[in-house]
Amino acid sequence: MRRAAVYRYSLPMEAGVVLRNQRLKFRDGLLVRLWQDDKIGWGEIAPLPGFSQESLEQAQQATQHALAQWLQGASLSAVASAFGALPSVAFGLSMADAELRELLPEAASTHSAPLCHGDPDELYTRLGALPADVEGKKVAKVKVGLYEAVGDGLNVTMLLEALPDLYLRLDANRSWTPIKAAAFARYVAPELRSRLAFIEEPCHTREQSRAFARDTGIAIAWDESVRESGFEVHAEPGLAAIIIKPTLTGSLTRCRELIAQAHRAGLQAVVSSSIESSLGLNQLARMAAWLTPDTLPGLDTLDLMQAQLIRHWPESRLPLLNEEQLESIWQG
Ligand code: OSB
Ligand code: MG
Repeated sequence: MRRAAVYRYSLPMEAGVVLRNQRLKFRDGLLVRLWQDDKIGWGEIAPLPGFSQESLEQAQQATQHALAQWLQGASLSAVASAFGALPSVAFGLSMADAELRELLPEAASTHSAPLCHGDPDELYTRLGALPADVEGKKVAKVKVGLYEAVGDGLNVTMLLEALPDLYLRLDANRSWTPIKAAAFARYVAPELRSRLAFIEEPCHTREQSRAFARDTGIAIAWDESVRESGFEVHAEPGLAAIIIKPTLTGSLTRCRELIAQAHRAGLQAVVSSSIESSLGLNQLARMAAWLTPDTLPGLDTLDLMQAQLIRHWPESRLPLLNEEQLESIWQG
């Protein structure tokens, strides 16, 4: 016996969350719940405004269509994989299917690289208390490229000098010209640069980012590039990692393929959030524990929201909403 339900959620965000120049006041998305015999599977489908090509309405239509096929006996992973143009739908359906078929192990990597922001004193305390990995390293993430490149360089230098076991991932989201990227690097002494695990997409173009890595010795990672058509995973000089944001990328099968390609090329694959609810984040943490056990995922986005959904995130004190508090929009 198969049964399915779709819920719609709208979670209030913290006041200052700005994505690609637009303020995100609510995080809107869908949750899918599947029943088959005595098994249950949940999935989250939440296109991210400013990043996803598909709208929530398109995602909803496609989800209902796919679930109707599943109720008729179709295989959900096959249906999900066909949604190449709607990655959020492909991802959410494939995760619900993976839970239902008990493919997704329960163990979760809920330690992720914390995003550094806010009051410096508080930040130092938080980073000081961060657990170190087996090699004694602490890993955190800093967004750069929002203000002056020189200020970013000084800030990064200050953090690295204050905490000798700290390694940083930086993320510039393609915001620098080669001149600004060079200005940043000038303020990070060469002996500190090996503690920059990588910087995601420093420059406007991939070619400029490659030149930056070559000229500065600072490793880079591809994030936006991974989702561009024609992208192929290859080892390149100076390239340390690829970032995988499943909601923006596609089905579990597609994500596994990319992770396997990265590992074969000797690159890290970093499972990362697209600002999913605590339900989606828990699934990403399980995916990371399973598929990228040696790499901390980038999942420190729950505190951008004012509530959790269905499943608790460890140590979060945000109120938890359950399915009775969600709007059920479809059942079959
Ligand atoms: O800038 O990489 C980004 C989340 C949603 C959209 C864009 C980005 C992010 C993150 C996720 O940074 C957190 C992380 O990668 O650690
Ligand atoms: Mg990024």
